[in-house]
Amino acid sequence: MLNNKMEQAFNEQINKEFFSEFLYLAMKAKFSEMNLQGFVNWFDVQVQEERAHAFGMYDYVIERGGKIELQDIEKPIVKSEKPIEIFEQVLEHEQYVTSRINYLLDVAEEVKDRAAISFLDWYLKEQVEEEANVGRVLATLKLIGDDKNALLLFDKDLATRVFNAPVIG
Ligand code: OFO
Repeated sequence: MLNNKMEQAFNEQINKEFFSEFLYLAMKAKFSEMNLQGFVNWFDVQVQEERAHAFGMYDYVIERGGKIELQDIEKPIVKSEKPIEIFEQVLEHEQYVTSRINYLLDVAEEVKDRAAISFLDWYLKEQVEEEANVGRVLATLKLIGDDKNALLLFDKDLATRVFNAPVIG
């Protein structure tokens, strides 16, 4: 059985994972407007990953006999039209999500829920990967600067990203 505080923290995080899906869907649309189809693909994979993260927690709460309380999803705001600034926002968002996963781990430790700690470990590792991934895109965008040809070449690169359904937990 899930402790109440743990259950609430999971429900809040499910909402944040769905918000992440929304945010990346909004960003995907920006890149569609720019006709950068490789970036569109990158965000499409990201959207699917976020949905998998949300469903992973959703299933876990149910498996533990907890209650799902879905909340309103905040409207996503993409703060810029420039690829590099959009990725700065992605990195900032992923760092925020990492801090939230750490908060869930704090709660799990506080209520001595070892099963939840072991489950959340997967999310923590995933966040390390997410931040590294975004950091690499950002570093390349910084190198590219205003070079449109280089941006188009990088766009081709991002078109190769594929979604692999994660095995969570
Ligand atoms: Fe769910 O990892 Fe990104 O937000």
